[in-house]
Amino acid sequence: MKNIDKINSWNFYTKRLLFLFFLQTIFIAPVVAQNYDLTEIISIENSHINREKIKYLHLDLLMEKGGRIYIVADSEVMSELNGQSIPFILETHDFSPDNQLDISIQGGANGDFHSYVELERDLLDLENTFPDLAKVYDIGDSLENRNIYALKISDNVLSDEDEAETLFLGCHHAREWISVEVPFLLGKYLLENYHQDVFIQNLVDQSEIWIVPLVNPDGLEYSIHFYRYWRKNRRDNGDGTYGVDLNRNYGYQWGYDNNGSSPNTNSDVYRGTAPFSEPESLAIRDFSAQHHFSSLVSYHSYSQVILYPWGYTSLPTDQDVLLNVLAANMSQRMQTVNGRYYSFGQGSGSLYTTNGDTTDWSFGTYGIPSFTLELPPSSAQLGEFFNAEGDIQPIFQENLQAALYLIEWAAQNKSLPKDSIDNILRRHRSKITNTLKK
Ligand code: 0X9
Ligand code: CA
Ligand code: ZN
Repeated sequence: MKNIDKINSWNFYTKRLLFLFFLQTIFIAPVVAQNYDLTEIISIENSHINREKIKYLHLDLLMEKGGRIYIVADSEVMSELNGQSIPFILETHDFSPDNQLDISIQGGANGDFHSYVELERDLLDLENTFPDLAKVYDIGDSLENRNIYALKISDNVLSDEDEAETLFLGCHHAREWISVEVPFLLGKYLLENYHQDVFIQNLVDQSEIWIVPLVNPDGLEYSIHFYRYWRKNRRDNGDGTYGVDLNRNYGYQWGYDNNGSSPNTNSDVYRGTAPFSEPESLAIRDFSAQHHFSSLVSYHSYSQVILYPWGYTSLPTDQDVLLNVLAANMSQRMQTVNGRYYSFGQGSGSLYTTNGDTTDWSFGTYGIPSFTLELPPSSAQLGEFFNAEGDIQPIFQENLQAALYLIEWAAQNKSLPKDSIDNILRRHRSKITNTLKK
């Protein structure tokens, strides 16, 4: 009985898939010859049993709405769901590019969020306005030949001084638009407040702050102009599929297992053919090799959490206490701004395992505190990758506190002899204990 159901449902969905493919061939293919048909949006019933079943499937969850869970799925995921006897419905028609183009035309494709060209313009503006403090570097080209920009902020910005260097990265994932805004606004804030605020001036004078707000420019453009939910870069995988997940392409424990990343080209967490096979992650690797970063933050969305290595294993790093204390202090400071709480913890425990991500690589290679900062919202119901334009500033303001804290930590840490790191830790620990006692 069950098997018959399975076969029937499979035929049903295969037919619907073919029908959709047919529609897309007619309406979409002439406009944009892309592989839109390979990823579908499906929904399953939001039941306890389904939630339990899908826990281990590593699905790309979009949102929960009207008693259903929406998922970005390719045929592989659909057969997995069939294998688990989870019925699903195709929902792609509700998210059709036609609808999205309408929305784009009404609201301006990306509203207050930066496109590649808008970001380029605004970065060069900052450099022109603050020539003593800001310099824009082109650290590599994307697959489609866009520039990957790094903004350096420091006193004597043109010379490489022996100062603590902190790196902030944005937008490995195309659809996470807010992750461009937070690092960009951080740079803007530091520059605009340098002459007004002694604390900022001291911080900038002692540091070299590097900001790469847009690691995946090709993906972002694709997300703005064609498919809002695009995640990966725009690699032509040569088999009709596109995209490598840049946050699975870094070279530390790359491809450790098939849970933390996928060997399948059509997967949203496809790791690529080799570590650093993609020019975008390669640019970050080579850029990092030319500097001595003391810490790194990579902005993502959504979940409202601060994650630290390891991602590839549930074992803790040998710096677990330090990473935990730094994350706790960042979270505490962030909460004072708008009352929003960012939870924190080891990556593999808080979300799911990942291998080949940026922070495992930067920590594994350089031993530096490295954080994945998943920006708001905290859950799919609150808007997943869609942040209100009015929320850009509040999200930035709370993240500013975390960023300043980390820049300060790096500067202090640099000016102190190595063994006094234990003293810093002791101080932080007593601070936390004090707060809890209140
Ligand atoms: O999966 C990712 O790359 C990150 N989450 S996202 O929703 N922005 O795609 C998380 C990476 C952090 N590492 C671990 N969770 N292990
Ligand atoms: Ca300097
Ligand atoms: Zn992400």
